[in-house]
Amino acid sequence: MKFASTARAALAAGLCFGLAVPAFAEEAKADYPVTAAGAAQFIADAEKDLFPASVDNARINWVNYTYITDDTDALAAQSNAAITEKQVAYAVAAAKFANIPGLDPDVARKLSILRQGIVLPAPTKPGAADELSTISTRLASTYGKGRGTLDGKEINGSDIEAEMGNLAHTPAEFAEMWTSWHNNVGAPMKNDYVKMVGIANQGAKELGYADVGAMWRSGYDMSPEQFSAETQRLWEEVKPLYLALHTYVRHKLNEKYGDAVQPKTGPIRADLLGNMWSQEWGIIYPLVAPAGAGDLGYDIGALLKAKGKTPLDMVKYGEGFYSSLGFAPLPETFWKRSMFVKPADREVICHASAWDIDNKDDVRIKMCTKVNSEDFVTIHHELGHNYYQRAYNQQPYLYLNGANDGFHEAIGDFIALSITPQYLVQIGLLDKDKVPSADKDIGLLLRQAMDKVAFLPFGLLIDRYRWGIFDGSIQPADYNKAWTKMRQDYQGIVPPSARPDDGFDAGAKFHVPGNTPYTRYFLARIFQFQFYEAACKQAGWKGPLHRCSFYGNKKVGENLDRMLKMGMSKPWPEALKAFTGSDKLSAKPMLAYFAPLKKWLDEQNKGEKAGW
Ligand code: X8Z
Ligand code: ZN
Repeated sequence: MKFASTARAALAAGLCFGLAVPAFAEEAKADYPVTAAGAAQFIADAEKDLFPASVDNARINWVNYTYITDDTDALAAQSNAAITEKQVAYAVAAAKFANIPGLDPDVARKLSILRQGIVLPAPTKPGAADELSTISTRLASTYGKGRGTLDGKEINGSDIEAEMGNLAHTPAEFAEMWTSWHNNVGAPMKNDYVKMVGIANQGAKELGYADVGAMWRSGYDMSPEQFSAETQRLWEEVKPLYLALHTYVRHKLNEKYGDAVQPKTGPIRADLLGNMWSQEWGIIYPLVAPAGAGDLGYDIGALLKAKGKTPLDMVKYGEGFYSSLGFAPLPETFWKRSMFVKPADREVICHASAWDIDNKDDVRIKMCTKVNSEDFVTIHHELGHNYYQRAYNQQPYLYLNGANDGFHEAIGDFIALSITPQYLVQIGLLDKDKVPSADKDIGLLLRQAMDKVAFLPFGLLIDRYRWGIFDGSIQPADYNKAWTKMRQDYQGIVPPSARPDDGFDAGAKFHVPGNTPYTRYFLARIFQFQFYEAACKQAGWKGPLHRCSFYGNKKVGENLDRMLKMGMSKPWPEALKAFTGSDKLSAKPMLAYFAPLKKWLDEQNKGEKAGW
């Protein structure tokens, strides 16, 4: 669901648009001469048709995501089916123009965007788009309404997420929350998911792709094979850092919980890492903090709470950062129409997202914000989407998107890397004399690594798992076994309870029922350090990289704006080059950022057997 995480609805996400228009996609069916001029006219008409369709669709989905009822599910399903049919009709037609000589380069680029940009393509068979969107809407809403238990009492999704990071709980309570959430939320989705895969795969085949996974891998200005190889190359580069962190954290958890709960060797128990999916571990930093260098003297959540700050204040801080770079303030409508906290009286999808309703200025975020450090960072992440959307709003419809989806996910995170202790002083959250001294650098880096480095294998495995489902190498009977195995192989974690073979634990992670491709987040973890290193250089920063904040630097803001404005109009390496000077994806800046920590971890881990 596009609008969700990245840019505009229609293409990026796979959902989208408007109440079934009887003449729908007439333009796609119209006869255009198969010439360069015919292709140009076809694209112009498609953009004119899809633009308003995407606006209606985004509005309908916004209402559904912020007020889940059977009625809004039905309206969203209807709207999503209509726009999917439209998109598929255009994608089929686009294929006809693919190899015409003399195509204008923008027309050629837009044809390929039309062809590959559907997240869940429906087959053209009558009724297929309806069935697919009914299932996918139901999956997302099922997630939104999900409940687990704590001490036998029902608890909603956003609260259970927070409780997984509450270190006052016992291992038995963590296990109860983890197990109930996976059992209650994931398992009931399995039949729908299997059906959905079958339908969407037929749609992908009609469009000339081997399966949906191949379509997802084709959106990166390179072949799907090259893309898989590129992610593997990056993973190999960062894996030693992950292994070092895993070994160290396992040791600390063993010290805290003892052999019976967390053995000294082998995988880590998934529910002990402070996060329902073990994807980011920063919340358990107090358990792993190094003696002496570990007490940072502050926690952003505690600072916010001590000053009585609200979720709205947190968003204002986020806006303040972007304003300091020279970006215009968020529009009045953002403040009026966003959802900042969980409404008490209705079901919503709490998983944070950023929306661009009108492809112009009606940007919004939707979060069930808690006053803690995690959500402080997430606000900067979501606002990154909104500022990106607004920056490229002058582009033609088919370029209203990030250079690739990893860029969209990286912008806000890159900004948030600038939330240094010194920055917290500048905005009045931290007292000047509380800035951790240089001997706390390892602690600061470890705190960051617990989020940034811990995430890497998770960021990769979600889609590798789904690629396997879409290409048939993972069959429905093996959904759960394959998931548990990949979680162990990549992350080195094990569930706290025996998993049923007929369960569907992957469904307990939002992006699976939400059908949001996930490799974007893996890429973003890497990109954001490239952006950050470049920005710090532009700002003339001299000290250790992780202490750099480019808050208030208008030059960085201008350079960033130049890249954001490009939207999807150019292959992503050009956008990367516009800001960093390099057109290659590289893990080097991330490795450089964490180099002192890696050295320190290797010393701590001496004598330990790394891996599982
Ligand atoms: O889904 C998100 C954002 C919305 S695009 C909150 N993220 C991934 C996740 O939560 O799983 C950000 C980090 C990874
Ligand atoms: Zn995002």
